[in-house]
Amino acid sequence: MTQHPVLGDIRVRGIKLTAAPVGGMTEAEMTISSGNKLAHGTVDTSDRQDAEMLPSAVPVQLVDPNGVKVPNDSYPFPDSSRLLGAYQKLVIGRRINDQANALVRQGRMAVYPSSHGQEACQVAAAVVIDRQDWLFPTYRDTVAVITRGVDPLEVLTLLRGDWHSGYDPLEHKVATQATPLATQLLHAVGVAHAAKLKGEDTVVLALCGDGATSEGDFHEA
Ligand SMILES: Cc1ncc(C[n+]2csc(CCOP(=O)(O)OP(=O)(O)O)c2C)c(N)n1
Repeated sequence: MTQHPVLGDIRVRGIKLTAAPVGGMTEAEMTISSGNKLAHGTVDTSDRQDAEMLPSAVPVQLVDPNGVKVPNDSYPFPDSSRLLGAYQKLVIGRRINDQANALVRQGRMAVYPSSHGQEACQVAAAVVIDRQDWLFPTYRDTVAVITRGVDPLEVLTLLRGDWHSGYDPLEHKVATQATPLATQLLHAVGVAHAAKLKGEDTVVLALCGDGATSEGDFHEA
């Protein structure tokens, strides 16, 4: 298999993913470092009208593990001010995670599902959507909710068990953080469908963990 000129080989925990372009297709092959082939397949997107909406068959990489920029024609590199703004939000997110953990240990909050170490997913989810768009977060997505502009004090109220939701979902276009796995995905589809019927230019972004993808609600949504 010819290596993809941009993506080349990607190695995650001993699993090597080789990607190669074949006409309008992307060929992906997964091998473990011992050389055993795990899977080999071709993803043909050439006859799909919604091809541009489909996720890439291989992970998108804009920065390599050494911090070097990886050029990608489909994803222009964000400008410096946008990157700096996102980095600032990452630092704030890490601080909020650490503080909330401390509040739990002090007995001031019942629980805090932290996103420590994965704050980038949180910040990215919140900054890619616009004001008219909706966010449907889980219990673990506090940093995304705060990055969206909701007051941290209001957000953490939920985890003190004080209110249904400490903030007004309609004001911020952020649904209440969902604890039952994957239920928020159905609500998100409902809001997206309503926006479509009303002709509104609205994106609805729903978050969930990998475990939640085993729930019926995930597949129904
Ligand atoms: C419907 C439902 N079943 C079980 C649980 C209990 N539960 C809470 S968190 C969790 C694991 C979820 O894993 P994942 O979706 O990967 O998200 P993560 O917490 O790792 O971010 C489970 C089973 C729940 N909250 N809701």
